Formats: sequence, C-alpha cells, structure tokens
Amino acid sequence: MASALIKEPKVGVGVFVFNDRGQFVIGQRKGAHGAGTWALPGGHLEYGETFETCAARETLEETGLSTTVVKFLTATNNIMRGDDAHYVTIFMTAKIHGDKTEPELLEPEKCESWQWITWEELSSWAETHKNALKEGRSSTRKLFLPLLDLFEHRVGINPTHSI
Ligand code: 8DG
Ligand code: MG
Repeated sequence: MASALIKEPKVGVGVFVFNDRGQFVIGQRKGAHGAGTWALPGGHLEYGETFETCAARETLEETGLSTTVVKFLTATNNIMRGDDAHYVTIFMTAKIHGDKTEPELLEPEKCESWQWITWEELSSWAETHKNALKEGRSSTRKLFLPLLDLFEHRVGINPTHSI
C-alpha cells in the first residue's frame, strides 16, 4: 500500500503561555478540524525539533509572544473520531518573556481571537462541556479534544503549578 494511504498518529504540541497574573492564552479554532472549539496556541512537531523549540516557535508564530522557562507538562492520546484524526498532544508550559505582553492574532484564518483565562475558569468550561456530552446536549463553549482529554485523563493536573 502507498505510504500516503496509511493512517498514523501525529504529534501536536499545545502550550500554556502564562502571563505574570497566572492567566494563559486560549483561542477559538477555525478553518481546520475542531473548528469552533477552544484550544491553546500550538501546532505540529516538526521533524528534528525538540518539544521546547516547537512550543516557543508555535507561540511566536501564532501570538507574537516570546517565551522563557518552556517546560514539559504531560502528554495525552487524542483519538478524534469525528474528524478522522489521531494525535498525541505534548502539553508544555511557558512564561511570557520581554516587552510584548499581549497576544496578537497573527493567523486570523486559524483562530477567531485570543483571550486570557485561568485554570479555574477553564476547569469550569470543561465540566460544563463534559456534562453536556453525557446528557447529549450541545454546549456553548466546547474545548478542543486534547484539552478535554487533559481534564479526563490527567485528573488533578494543574499547569499553574508547573511555572
Ligand atoms: P502547523 O501545521 O503550522 O505546524 O500547525 P498549525 O497550522 O498550527 O495547526 P494546528 O491545527 O494549530 O495544530 C496542529 C495539530 O496539533 C492540530 O491539528 C492538532 C494538534 N494539537 C493537538 N493538541 C493541540 C493543542 O492543544 N493546540 C493546538 N493548537 N494544536 C493541537 O493535538
Ligand atoms: Mg496552530
């Protein structure tokens, strides 16, 4: 079989980009799988790239923010049945570095807007989304599957403690 036809899991990197008030950047995806769902800045790990380099590069490309103290947090296995995709997501944490402290929408074709959120706020969005799924309702704020899986599969994790 031609290798292009073989489906394989891909590696995605999602970054908790923290300001000094304990908030991180989140945005609503558009134009790709998971459109309409809330996700962290991030993207595909490139061949030969470290997790840290990928996290800093994607954050800079998508938000214009420079980062420091870029650290591995955890990984999740995300089987996106509806979108016929399978990713292993590497979650990283990082701190904003330098004079630029507000995210810029550098890829408006991929994201509606960026905003700040705390872990407590995102946890309550996840709870609402999970309950809606259980009860077969649709929820107003949906998390991108890798983030929902983070809450489901890494119970008790708190990226704020990693920075
Ligand atoms: P690239 O091809 O330019 O590297 O990536 P991109 O254009 O930024 O694509 P993306 O859709 O933002 O991210 C690439 C894939 O990474 C995405 O299709 C699914 C995967 N991914 C995860 N987890 C996360 C996450 O938390 N945030 C983001 N943005 N992508 C993630 O598996
Ligand atoms: Mg991206």
